[in-house]
Amino acid sequence: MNKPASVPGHFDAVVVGAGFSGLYMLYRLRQLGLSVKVFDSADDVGGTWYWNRYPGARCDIPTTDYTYSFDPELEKEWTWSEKYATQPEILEYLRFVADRHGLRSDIEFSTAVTSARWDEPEQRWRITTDRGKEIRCRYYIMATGCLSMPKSPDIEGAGRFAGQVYFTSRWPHEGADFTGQRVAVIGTGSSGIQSIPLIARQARQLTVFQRTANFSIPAHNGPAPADRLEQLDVGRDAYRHAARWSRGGVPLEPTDVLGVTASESVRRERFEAAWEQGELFGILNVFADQGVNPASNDIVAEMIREKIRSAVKDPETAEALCPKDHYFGTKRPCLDTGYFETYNLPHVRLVDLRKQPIVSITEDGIETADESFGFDAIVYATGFDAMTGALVAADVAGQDGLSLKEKWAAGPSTYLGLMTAGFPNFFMLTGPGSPSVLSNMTVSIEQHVDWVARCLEDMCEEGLETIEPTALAEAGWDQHVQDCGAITLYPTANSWYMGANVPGKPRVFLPYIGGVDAYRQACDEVASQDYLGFRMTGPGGDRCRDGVVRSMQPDVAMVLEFVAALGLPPMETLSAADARALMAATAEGRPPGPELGEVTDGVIPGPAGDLPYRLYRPGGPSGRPRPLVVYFHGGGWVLGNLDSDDPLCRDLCARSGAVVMSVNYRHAPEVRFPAAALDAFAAVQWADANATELGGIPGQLAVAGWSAGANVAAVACQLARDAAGPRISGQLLICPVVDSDMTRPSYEENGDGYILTTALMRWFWDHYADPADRGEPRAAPLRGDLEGLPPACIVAADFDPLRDEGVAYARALEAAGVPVRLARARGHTHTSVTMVDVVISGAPVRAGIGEALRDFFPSAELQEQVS
Ligand code: N01
Repeated sequence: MNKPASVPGHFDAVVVGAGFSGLYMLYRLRQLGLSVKVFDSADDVGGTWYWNRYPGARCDIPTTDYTYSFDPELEKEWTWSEKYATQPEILEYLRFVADRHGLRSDIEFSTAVTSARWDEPEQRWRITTDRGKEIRCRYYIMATGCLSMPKSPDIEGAGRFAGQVYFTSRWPHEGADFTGQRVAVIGTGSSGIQSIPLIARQARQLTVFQRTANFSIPAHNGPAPADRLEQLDVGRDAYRHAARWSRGGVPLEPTDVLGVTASESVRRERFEAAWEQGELFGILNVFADQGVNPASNDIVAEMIREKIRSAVKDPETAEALCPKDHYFGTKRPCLDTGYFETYNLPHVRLVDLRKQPIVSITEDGIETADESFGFDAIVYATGFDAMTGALVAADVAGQDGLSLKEKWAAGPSTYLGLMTAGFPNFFMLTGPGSPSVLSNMTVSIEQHVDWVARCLEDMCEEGLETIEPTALAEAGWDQHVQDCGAITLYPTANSWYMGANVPGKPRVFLPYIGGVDAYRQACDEVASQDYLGFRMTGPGGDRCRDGVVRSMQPDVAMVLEFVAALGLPPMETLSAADARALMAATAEGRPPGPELGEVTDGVIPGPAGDLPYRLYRPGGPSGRPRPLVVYFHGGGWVLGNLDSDDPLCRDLCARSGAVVMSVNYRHAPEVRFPAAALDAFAAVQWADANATELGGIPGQLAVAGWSAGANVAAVACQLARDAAGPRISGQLLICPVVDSDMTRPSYEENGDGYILTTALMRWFWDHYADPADRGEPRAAPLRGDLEGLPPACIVAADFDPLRDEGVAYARALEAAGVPVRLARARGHTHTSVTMVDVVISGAPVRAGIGEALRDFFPSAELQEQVS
């Protein structure tokens, strides 16, 4: 039972919303012994399942999983009747939970919170309701759901219609009877797609107005899946644990089959299996790369389009129902029961608004650009102001009176999707920046509520009373959320995930797509690191361990995990020959990089014998001369060759539009310092002398390199300056080795765990140069004379032991009057920027590199060729 308020109108916590999250939050806060008041504008529990009563409303996560797991007895007492339960059954379930735990006594129904103000001197929230009550509380928790604020109809004349008007999101409790009526449905998202087949059963005429064709797969509803029931019977706890640590909140083994490389039969087999299973996470897991690779996505999308074409008899209607303007999954896919087949009924018609947009709603129907339609009823299935709508509408004002709406004017900003700076003790459940709508909501809700409850418990134990994220932690999380989205195809769609369905809403990727498991891990880490990134105050003292919980690019982190799982021996424990073999083996099967106009191999004379080279020419008119970039591969002067950096060279060529000449040089330990540097300089001299034959433009030559290759490139620039030629237009140094001093902080911070380790760097140096030679500018160009060197672009990666020497070289060049572009590869390691088509987040960095290369040669022609 709840603790009563010690002072009338004063509560420890106020919760808004009595749906899945509000009910569980109340339950947990009571367990902590706090006094709690819950408000809901509805007259019963249920949240989204209270309001969305349209015909056909069901969940789209199997109900065995769309259920609370906190109460094992409850799980035994409640049995779902179907694979996907109906709205009335889910509502009944929530009522059952509320009654079972006596939750209703702390809920004030039919009461909306109209404003919430943080009272700084009191360190309390002042809450007012539409019933004129004013309440004080220490903690204010919004459990208002992600899809609870209906989008107001943004259609001309919407208020004018004289017939019956329905909103799927606010369906009348007594239901609607469309028998004998001419009905219009506007919208073909989940709500439209679920309700249309049932409305068609009653209506005399049904006209569906579709703006965007949507992907939908058959739900194959029926009894709860036997395999899942069995798993639950055998080990409920293990099953729930697996759900909590899964990507989407439903146990599922993520596939590693790539759509682009799978055979046709594997593709078909995997797709058909997912189609038959009828589950969202299954169809989103046909291929590992369908969410990130357009070609792979299109394989799944085309197979769905085939299904639509075979279900719908009229070819023109079928084609209009085939989604073509967004990648599969980037708008929430739907589960349906007979949706596409509904269009075969003689009284059902599809109007494609892309061909004939709605001009206006009229008194008796809808007018499009081409036709006038008369209706008895219009159903709006037009969606929600998702994820932020309910939060900003609630008139929440934090410190200094700043409202949430003002703070989020350019898009939401949160720490972990749970809190936002400037709003102490204000929690959001499933807020923007949390997995929420991309996951099984119930699993995410339990995680959020548990985290908040544990946080409040910990604070109480420590005598702390207020909590608020720091600006640094919040900015870091916002960046991480966007980084996770940016490597996927999701931001390309005009979806409600992007806020694109609401006119004027800032275009920001709202949910966290890193996964329920990764998110849980991040939240747990924050808590276990003394609530990293939160400032807490109270009689127990003030404390703040500021920091960013995730700053590595998500795909870089995945690569590191993958490499760690391979359990490879550390390179520095191998012989040079074995290390070379290992490097070649790990490169097998990687994506080849972009197609180019021409790639040819050859040899050039070096100071001590021939040096192999590979020449990359971009596409476009052959024979047209272009600037020339001489490139040197990485590998610590010991490893690497023309093949090792082939995808990167292709990428540099494609992005810059220049001819790239990758030259191999003699390797250590067989041939030691300064052979590699001398070979590099000789190659640059030869390329300059033979520019025309190579397809270059005489006098337009740059050098480039990665890692040790950048070392010899930098040295070649110094040697060329000293020898008064050749003239070099620019030097591109990607994560360069420019000094032999291994004491800079980046060696300390990044010396272990990010592939290039301090130990490996030491091994490289030992193979390449005697200690006495390592201070020489030809080994450590940072120690040389830097005046008069060519303009430079230096890439420094956050998680690279060499980061600080790269930055130091940029600063030193600048000090010597050399124009420098320092490109910080945020969240990257020494190797990740070079992993073409593997580490997607490296692409923008390489796009910047391509631009820098073009800027070395300010000829309008090159700029034009690339654009
Ligand atoms: O809303 P939506 P929803 N003129 O935004 C169209 C969850 N949910 O209520 O795509 C003409 O998806 C709009 O067109 P467009 C689920 O997460 C779950 O259906 O913007 N058309 C679109 O077709 C879901 O994703 C279940 O071009 C207009 C439709 O209206 C989310 O809720 C069931 C328009 C809106 O689709 C929202 O679903 C239901 C205009 N002015 C919902 N404005 C389950 O199964 C909008 N549209 C658990």
